[in-house]
Amino acid sequence: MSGAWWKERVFYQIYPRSFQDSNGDGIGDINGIISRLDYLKWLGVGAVWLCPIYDSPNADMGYDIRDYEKIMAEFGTMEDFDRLVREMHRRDIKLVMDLVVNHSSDEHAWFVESRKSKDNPYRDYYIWRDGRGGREPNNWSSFFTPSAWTYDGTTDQWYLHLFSEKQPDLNWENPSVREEIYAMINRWFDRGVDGFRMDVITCIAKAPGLPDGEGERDENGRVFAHEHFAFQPKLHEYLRELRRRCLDGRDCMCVGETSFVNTENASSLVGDGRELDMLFQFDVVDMDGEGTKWDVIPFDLKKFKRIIADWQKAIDWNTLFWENHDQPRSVPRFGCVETEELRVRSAKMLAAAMFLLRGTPFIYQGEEIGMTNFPFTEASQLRDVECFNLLKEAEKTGRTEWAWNGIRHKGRDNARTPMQWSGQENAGFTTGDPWIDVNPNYTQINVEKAKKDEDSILHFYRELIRLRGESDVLKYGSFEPLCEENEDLFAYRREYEGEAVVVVCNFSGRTVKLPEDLACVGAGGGEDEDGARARCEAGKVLLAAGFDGEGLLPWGTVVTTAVTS
Ligand code: TEU
Ligand code: CA
Repeated sequence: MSGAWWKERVFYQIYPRSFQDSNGDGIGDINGIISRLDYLKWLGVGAVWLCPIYDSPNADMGYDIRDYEKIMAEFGTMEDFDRLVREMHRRDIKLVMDLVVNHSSDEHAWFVESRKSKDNPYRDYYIWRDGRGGREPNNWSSFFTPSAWTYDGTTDQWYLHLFSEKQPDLNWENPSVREEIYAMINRWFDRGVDGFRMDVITCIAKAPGLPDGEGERDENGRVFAHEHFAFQPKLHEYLRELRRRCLDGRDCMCVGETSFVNTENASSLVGDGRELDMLFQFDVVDMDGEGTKWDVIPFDLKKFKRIIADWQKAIDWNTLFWENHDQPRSVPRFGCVETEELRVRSAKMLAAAMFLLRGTPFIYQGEEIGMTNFPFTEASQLRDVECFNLLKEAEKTGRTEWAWNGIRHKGRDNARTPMQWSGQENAGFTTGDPWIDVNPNYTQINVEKAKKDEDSILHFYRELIRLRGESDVLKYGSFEPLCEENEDLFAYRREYEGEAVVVVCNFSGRTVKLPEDLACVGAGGGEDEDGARARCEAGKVLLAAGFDGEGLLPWGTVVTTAVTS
């Protein structure tokens, strides 16, 4: 069996600013990425998702694009980019770029024109409205700011921004906007890129008339009105048009960052080849927040099992991830960092738990060495607009302690600290002053050290990627949840054309004996006894951490072959 390349390969997400600096200015760059391609190849990576590298004033670290067809000067030049494409393709690594077209930067030439006058040809590239009695045109709040509107005195109107005020939303209703975007996408394809990750793509269409939100109001009467800006009917029209105009006829892949997707509406986007190839859902990573992401609640294994089983059933092909540039690190979050031994073991367990499910794995830089959150203590260590705005608002209401707790657990800068390559100064990331502090644990946690240790998280990842690459059952097998009622274990079985594999993961700090229905696991030949045991034959261990033949040590995992049902 050989499916589409984006099903066969394991992805690696690069946050360019923090991956590798090549010229000592403290900022990661394209030449730095090129210098690390051999490492990615060694790891077994088959495709890269590259976070935005376009010209940007960095109000939101590249997610505010000033020029879609210029490379951010700090990252290099278009020649460097062309070389990156060549060097990746020479190593058979695909390149997927970030596509941020829900909004642009307010410094984009289109917006600079747009705000000049009501009759400017670019006026309708953005969403401008009259105020209501000196206030905003409607009651929407934004992801990053209290209000989704900013007033502009030049024309006495307001513009819409679902993110910061430096990220005005593009008006997809306007056919000229769509034409410009399609042409831009096609030019990137012609330069050699293999696909796109589409930023907040589910929000590009807004409800006609921009009605007030009816949900829960904040102190100022504002509402996070996603019922009016996510999953609008026009979304499907735009995505289909985009596919016809840019993707059809190309051997490419597009994955949507599909905010507000759920198991019911997911199949309206993927599966029939008319809109997206894959989607990112956030049910797993949103699990430990109640109401807002900042109100942290403990991990609930049963809920996690339900979410995974529901998604594996809901669509044919999932994306599999624990981390990205918007999430904190996964080991302190879903695993255990109480001791070094447990950090290592739980990181391996998390890898097995997620990346052997049915779908395409996405590894975020540093996850493969088990990088952890940063011990933030003061605002000067932060770089993220989301954190700054959170602190600003929290100070007004005396909730500073609460905000800091949220930032330490969930702040996006946790995952944006420099990649830890070695125990040398600045973790081998830069010879200069890094743009954001290096995590002080880099002498302990780094690639160089992990490479030398066969038992490291890094070697486990490499082995896991190799195994998946060679195995049809791990790629294309069906998914069946096991031990659904068990309080400590997450387990599942994959099966495909006469082959089966069982994955068992201990999500607890206890040693857990394998229950009856998993007695075959690791039995290595297995007795053919009654009942459930008879179902399990080989029991050959393919991958393990903290498995003693009968049970799993705290945070341990084991992957074995099994007989088919
Ligand atoms: O994120 C969009 C998104 O849905 C955010 O709410 C995300 O959940 C947020 O980071 C939570 O804290 C995308 C990008 O991935 C993000 O980096 C950008 O800041 C955002 O779009 C605006 O472009
Ligand atoms: Ca640099």
